[in-house]
Amino acid sequence: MKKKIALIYGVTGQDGAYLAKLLINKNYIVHGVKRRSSSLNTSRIDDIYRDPHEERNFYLHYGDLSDSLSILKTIKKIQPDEIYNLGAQSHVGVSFEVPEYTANVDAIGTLRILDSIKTLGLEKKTKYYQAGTSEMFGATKPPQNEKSIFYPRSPYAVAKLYAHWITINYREAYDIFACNGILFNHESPIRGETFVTKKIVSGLCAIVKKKNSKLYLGNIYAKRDWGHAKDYVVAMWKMLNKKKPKDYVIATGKQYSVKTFVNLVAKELNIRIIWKGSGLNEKGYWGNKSIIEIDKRYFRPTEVNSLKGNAQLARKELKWKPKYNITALIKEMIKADFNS
Ligand code: NAP
Ligand code: G4F
Repeated sequence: MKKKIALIYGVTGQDGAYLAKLLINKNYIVHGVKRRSSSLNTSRIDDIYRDPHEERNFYLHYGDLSDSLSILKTIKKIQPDEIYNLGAQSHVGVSFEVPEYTANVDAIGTLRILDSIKTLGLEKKTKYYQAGTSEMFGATKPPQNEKSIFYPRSPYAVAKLYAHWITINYREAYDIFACNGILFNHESPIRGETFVTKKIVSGLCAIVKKKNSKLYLGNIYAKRDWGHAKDYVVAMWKMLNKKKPKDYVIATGKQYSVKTFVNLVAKELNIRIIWKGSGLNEKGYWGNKSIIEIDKRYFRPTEVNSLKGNAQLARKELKWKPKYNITALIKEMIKADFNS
């Protein structure tokens, strides 16, 4: 049987790496787009990369979501059955610093891929997955599902909302099999270092190993619905392998504050944190040492305070449910970090 061909934008990122491995295990030929950078950015996928002289099922191409020509040429050359657009400037805090770049890549980058599918006449062949986000719900009260109102609270979320609606528009206007996955936060040992879960795990492991003495955080009262990336890439694949394209919320349905996440990590590391003070003066103590402090540089101009997803539709129609709970996620992240 002819192998399916997938093209992944954002293959060097957390989700891209898990998805590439999932699809290779499902006997796909996987192509990924990586950005040119002055230092190597392929550490998450080095284990599946093979020498070009050997028989391969994984290929890398240079490209960028801000570059229409490269997108058109790559899709024309590969003629993929499935495209997963996971590429993005994905940091909410950073999007306030680089709003125009974030819009160009996260919003218009999506349009560039969708319009390439149309321009190349691949509407009937190529299915499209868009990496949507719970950030689009922003200020809307939890639990959030596919019918909840969007109220984005950052340049990142606004850009992703454009991507969401342009995906729906190309589905309706040109009959492209295009789906939005509205994914709540998902983490893993290969999560980027500046996202809060990874920062907390790495920070506390370094303190326990006496390699560092303090961890600085921002708003520890924000609440998130945290799952494991390995579970969430399965949902992406399931969406593109249904009979009809549809948009789905993917979430665990459980919510914790950043402060609770700190306490859970501390518990796994066998340390007890006592919190004292309030506001910017709140501190976390281990014995008599203050090891966690609040730094206002990590606060955002507009915050998303509370996210908790309702993934009933995905449970029913995709038969998807997460295997990891928060404790299993934290244990795996600590194990990888502590031994690194
Ligand atoms: P990530 O680790 O930050 O990966 C982002 C990927 O996009 C990386 O491969 C990055 O390349 C690439 N990229 C950045 N700018 C690009 C550009 N201009 N052109 C082409 N590629 C570019 O993010 P992730 O956590 O895997 O998330 C995957 C997708 O899901 C993102 O779109 C994110 O916004 C979305 N999402 C994530 C979550 C979550 O909790 N993880 C939840 C909802 C939605 P480099 O490696 O070179 O930087
Ligand atoms: O880990 P975060 O940076 O993730 P955030 O902003 O929720 O965004 C992530 O999840 C989205 C899905 O909902 C994705 F679309 C997006 O691409 C990304 O993957 O921050 C989580 C919370 C925020 O409320 C933040 O203000 O933690 C708070 N926080 C507190 N101290 C911190 C810190 N966040 C970071 N990054 N660093 C801190 O020191």
